[in-house]
Amino acid sequence: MKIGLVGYKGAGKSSLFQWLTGQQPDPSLSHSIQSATAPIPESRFPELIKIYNPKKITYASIEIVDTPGLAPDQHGNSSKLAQLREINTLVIVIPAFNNAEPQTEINKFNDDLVIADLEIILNRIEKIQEQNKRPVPKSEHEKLELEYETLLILQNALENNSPLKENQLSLEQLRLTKGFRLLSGKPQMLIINTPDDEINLNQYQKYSKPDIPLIPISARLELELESMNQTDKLNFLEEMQLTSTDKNLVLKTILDTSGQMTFITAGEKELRTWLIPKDCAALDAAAAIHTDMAKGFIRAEVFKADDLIRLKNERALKAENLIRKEPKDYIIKDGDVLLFHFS
Ligand SMILES: Nc1nc2c(ncn2[C@@H]2O[C@H](COP(=O)(O)OP(=O)(O)OP(=O)(O)O)[C@@H](O)[C@H]2O)c(=O)[nH]1
Ligand SMILES: [Mg+2]
Repeated sequence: MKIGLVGYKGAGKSSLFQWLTGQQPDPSLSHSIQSATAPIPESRFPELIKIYNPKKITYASIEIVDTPGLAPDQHGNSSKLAQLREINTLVIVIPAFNNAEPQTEINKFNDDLVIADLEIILNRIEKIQEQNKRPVPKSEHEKLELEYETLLILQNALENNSPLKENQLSLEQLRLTKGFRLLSGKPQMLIINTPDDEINLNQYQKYSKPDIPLIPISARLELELESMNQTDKLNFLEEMQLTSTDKNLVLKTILDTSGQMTFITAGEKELRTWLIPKDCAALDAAAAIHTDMAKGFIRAEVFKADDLIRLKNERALKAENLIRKEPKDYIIKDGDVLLFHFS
């Protein structure tokens, strides 16, 4: 599951990549995508560490990708856009420094995604029209007809800038659509890269939309703050009346946008989080640890980390009946601690 920092040249993608992953992208590879991982924060760990005193602590991590910046005039963009197709979630970096106007940049970038998608759709439509001029076997013909119909629906949605409703399509058509890896159909969030002397970060919330989370950050300021000790950092922020953006909140929002979440396993040996798709069942969570756990799944024992933190030990949880036995199809919730029984 790749999460890509995308946007125009100089928007601040590589600065954000460095802030989020702690890795500096290699400037000699700036024409291709570069990836690094970032551990997902778990706010309950400090308290859980006190309770279990574990030998080992492991955080699940996400793969973050720095991508080559697009040119505003679209010159030379096609190979860069092609590289974006393998990314699952778009974190769109929008500059608000050097007099850039965020709303204009947001609209323009989304238009560029739609134009790139339309090009693919129209190319494919043309190919099918060519193919249909020659005699084709009946089974082949039916397949092409279905694809053609799907392409026309997609073309219409893209040209009218109307988001595609999944119920417009049959399962087979949805499968075909996934195959096109349309950029405009990927989950999105926005990062507004603000001037580094911006006092009022809240003003940028006006660019958010219901399904598209938005976080304002000054990438350059955050990188500078990283090189300071805690006292200097706080003094500097107070003196300049600036606020720093919480990196944990950014990583959590990215995780959520990508449609994933974590669950916890806990013991004296290891305290650990695991990455799973949102709303997945206990059986899939077991498989995230080991396929054998899923194959021989008997049941899951589940409790809420927050209950344990409140009651201080597992014995007290048991006494209050807060450790539940759950079957394969139990849906994992945020903050669940799981123990799997398997044969
Ligand atoms: N004023 C200001 N400049 C910034 C900020 N963030 C980044 N920059 C500057 O913008 C320039 C580009 O930043 P990068 O992080 O390399 O941008 P990029 O999106 O990776 O650029 P490309 O890789 O060329 O697409 C650098 O000179 C940064 O110092 C910011 O918050 N404020
Ligand atoms: Mg860059």
